[in-house]
Amino acid sequence: MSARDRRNPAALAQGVAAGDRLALARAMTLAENEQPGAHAMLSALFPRTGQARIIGVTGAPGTGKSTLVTALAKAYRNAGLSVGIAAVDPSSPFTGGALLGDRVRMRALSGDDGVFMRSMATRGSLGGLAKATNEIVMLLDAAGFERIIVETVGVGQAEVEIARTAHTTLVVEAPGLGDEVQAIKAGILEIADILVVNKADRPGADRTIRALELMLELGADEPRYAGHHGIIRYPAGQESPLPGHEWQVDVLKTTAVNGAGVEALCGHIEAHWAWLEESGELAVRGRQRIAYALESIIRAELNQRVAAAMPQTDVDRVIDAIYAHETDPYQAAAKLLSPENAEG
Ligand SMILES: Nc1nc2c(ncn2[C@@H]2O[C@H](COP(=O)(O)OP(=O)(O)O)[C@@H](O)[C@H]2O)c(=O)[nH]1
Ligand SMILES: [Mg+2]
Repeated sequence: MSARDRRNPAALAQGVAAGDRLALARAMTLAENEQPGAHAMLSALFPRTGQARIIGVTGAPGTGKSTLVTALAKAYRNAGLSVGIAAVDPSSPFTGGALLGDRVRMRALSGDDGVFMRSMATRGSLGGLAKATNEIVMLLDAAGFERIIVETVGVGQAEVEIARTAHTTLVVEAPGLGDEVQAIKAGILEIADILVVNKADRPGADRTIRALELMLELGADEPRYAGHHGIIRYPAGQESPLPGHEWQVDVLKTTAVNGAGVEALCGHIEAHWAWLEESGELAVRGRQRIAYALESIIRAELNQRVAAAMPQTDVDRVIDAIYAHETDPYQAAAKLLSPENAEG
């Protein structure tokens, strides 16, 4: 593929389908930056998607997620499976430190055509991040990667939502980070299909495991997946697995730095996939993922339309008027959004 073709969305889609790594990287940039042609390219590739199994990995910073993702990827490679990795990194634009760290670690996998790794900075709106992540996953899927791992730092609702759009969600904990269990604070425990206590080589690992197991026992009767609160509703009766087919969340321990426990974790992820298929949950989550993706596309489009319909000078003028109590925010918002305003 020529350099010129890599700037042409239709040629890029073909390159991605043909397994051209440079085309894939370029396609990701096109999607991330919402450049013209990005949506047409993704549309062209959509028929190729839906093959990959998606694994979300989330948890507090420093629990060892990136190290674990690297170890998981190696285990998948040993099993002959290709792996795509999308790392959502909310590192501050001032340091970029974590991003660099991830790149260094992931270098262990470089030079292997069966692995493709993409780091994304979180910038702009959180909704935009969800859309971009979904598109990176779509591109990896269309390029034929069999397992796709999405690492997000479990610090905010958006990151949690992104991890939750995976088929299987791992929540990673580690001993010795000050608190017994960091995920409680962030409220991410309830999205876990599998809980992982990493850094099992560290003192206090068993205490962290016991704390998590206790919490699972206490929370056993509470409904999980309380539903989606976005603008798109799921069909009734599609929000929980078939009765008698509930998944049992277990706590597994790993030492990502030397790979201990990682094979067992892979086995558990495969078992979760088998459960997804037999319980009917695979279709439920598939629809949830589509609903989430559709919503992120619609929101991004609406944001653009609103921005286009509302020149900043108009907004500034309206803010002045509200500040001077010449009008109120409700009337002003209605006026800004009115079709006459969009035309004029
Ligand atoms: N002792 C020990 N350190 C680990 C383990 N896994 C990761 N680390 C270290 O923990 C630090 C944070 O790891 P990283 O993967 O960047 O965590 P992340 O922020 O959750 O992605 C690094 O210094 C890793 O080398 C482990 O199993 N044992
Ligand atoms: Mg990381």
